[in-house]
Amino acid sequence: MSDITTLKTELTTQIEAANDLQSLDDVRVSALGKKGRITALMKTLGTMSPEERQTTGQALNALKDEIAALIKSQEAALKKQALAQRLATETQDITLSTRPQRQGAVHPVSQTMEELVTIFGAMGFKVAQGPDIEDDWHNFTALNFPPGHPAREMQDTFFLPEDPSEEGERAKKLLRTHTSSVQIRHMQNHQPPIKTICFGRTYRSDYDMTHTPMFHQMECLYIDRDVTMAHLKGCLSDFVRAFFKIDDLPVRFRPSFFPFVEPGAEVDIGYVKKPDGGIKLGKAPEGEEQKWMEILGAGMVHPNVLKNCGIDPEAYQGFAFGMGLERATMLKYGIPDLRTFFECDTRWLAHYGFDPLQRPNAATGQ
Ligand code: FA5
Repeated sequence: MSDITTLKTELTTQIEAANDLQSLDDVRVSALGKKGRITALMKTLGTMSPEERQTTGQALNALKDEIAALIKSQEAALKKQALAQRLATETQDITLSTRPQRQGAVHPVSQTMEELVTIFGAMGFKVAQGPDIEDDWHNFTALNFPPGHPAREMQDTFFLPEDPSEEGERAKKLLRTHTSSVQIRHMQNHQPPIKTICFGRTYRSDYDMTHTPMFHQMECLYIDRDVTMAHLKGCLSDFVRAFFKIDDLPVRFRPSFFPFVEPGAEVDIGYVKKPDGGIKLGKAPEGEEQKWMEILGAGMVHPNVLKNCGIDPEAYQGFAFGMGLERATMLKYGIPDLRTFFECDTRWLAHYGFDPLQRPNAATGQ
């Protein structure tokens, strides 16, 4: 028994003296390993008398458990100490910059819409909305294109299957060919004064450098008692100059035909040809030819359209205009091909897109 007590004292001293995990493991192997000292003593039990074996066996088992527990707690203490040491000495440089993040960009058409909301919002216009899937009545008939009217052919239309729950022209569904249908829906539900703009996708069976099957339009509608062509000219001239940011941008009104306005006009803005074949918006310098480019259709809302929407044309009149947003965006930002707007090429977007954090300023329209 005194051997066991001596061994316990020795091993306890060795365990307490072990100051790293390796030396502690060496003590463990020397005590409890296959050839360890406690293991060796265990092996002598077989040679003892039953009584001696019982008392020595119990003492050895107790010693084994105590030594194992001591090693465990020393190990925990050493690990804790090692961690405290690492925490005290290791540092992390948190000033290192992160890997560059890819930043998205606002599509030029979205940018244009925001700019237009800013400009027209400052003039008191509110945004109206209407559906992409229209019926023949809202897209054509109510806008004074009676069935069979040749002007319907001007807008190559995508027709959809008829809706059996509706009748006549309202059953004939189509993808709207222009945002003028939103005028109709708005006037059906509101009495003048009406001062709205609307944006949206429009669809025609067209495809080349300046035409795509889906494009965006903006529509403007102002109806009140005394609205005249002079208001239309003033509003349009102010708007194009603010949008293109050219104070003396030449604006020209040319007579034109749209069934839903009378009189109707197309609006051109002035530009000059650059020597490299490109164009520059603005007034031609003395001696250079002033060129003109059409940007939108406009006119005084036809009395038949007002009647179709339940508004008295004897009491009210007003103007409307509609513009292709991609064309306006191409002109403003020098984008040469309309088709690229819808190719979803992120390189194109990185080049022509806008910073999502720098939105048009509501106060200045910039
Ligand atoms: C109209 O759509 C009339 N609703 C505009 C209007 C509204 C006139 C109110 C009078 C009063 P138009 O078919 O010309 O008009 O189209 C207007 C603009 O849409 C064009 O000037 C052009 O910029 C654009 N546009 C027409 N077709 C396409 C196309 N396939 N791809 C891209 N832009 C197009």
